[in-house]
Amino acid sequence: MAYEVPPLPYGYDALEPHIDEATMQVHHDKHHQAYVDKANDALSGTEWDGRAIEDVIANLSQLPSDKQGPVRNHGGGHLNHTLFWESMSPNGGGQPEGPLASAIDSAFGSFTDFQEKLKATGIGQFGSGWAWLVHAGGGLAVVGTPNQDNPITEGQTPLLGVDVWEHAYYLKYQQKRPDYIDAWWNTVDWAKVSERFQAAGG
Ligand code: MN3
Repeated sequence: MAYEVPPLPYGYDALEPHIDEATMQVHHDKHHQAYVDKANDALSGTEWDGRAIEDVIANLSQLPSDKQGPVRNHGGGHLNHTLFWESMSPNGGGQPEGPLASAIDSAFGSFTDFQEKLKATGIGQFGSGWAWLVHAGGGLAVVGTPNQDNPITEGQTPLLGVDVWEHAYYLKYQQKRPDYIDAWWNTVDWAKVSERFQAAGG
């Protein structure tokens, strides 16, 4: 079965004023749709057609060599954006609680130190890409990926990612990527991130 763009779990304007309605419309309806269409084209007729996108992106090196590039980019775009929409909520913001909060303190020193590290990784990503909180086997880490690469290809489990492609923020923030990341924290659904942390083994 071909991939589809999942419906947004909230309205286009629900993340205002942090993420604006116009950006959400074009980002979800146009950009994500284009990744889905091109991922479906690339996988059509291969034995990977219909496999869960996480499995495909975790096993990129096993795809036919001429499919690896297109699927890395467009399949990765589908996976990354699916995670991204689910990671935000109109009721987001604040701080994590429970085991995730403890793990963040252990890995980074404090929640504030974690926020600084993720922000610096996002700002430091040259060109387009993502900054991630990942479960890396032994504990939590912050990593950056270029383009639409996903940490799952490196054996890490993505818990939270911020899209730092200009299409994610340019309409409202222009070149001010740091301001966008500062505002994006107000949308993070920590209950969802905690679910992923538990599913990854806590
Ligand atoms: Mn994007």
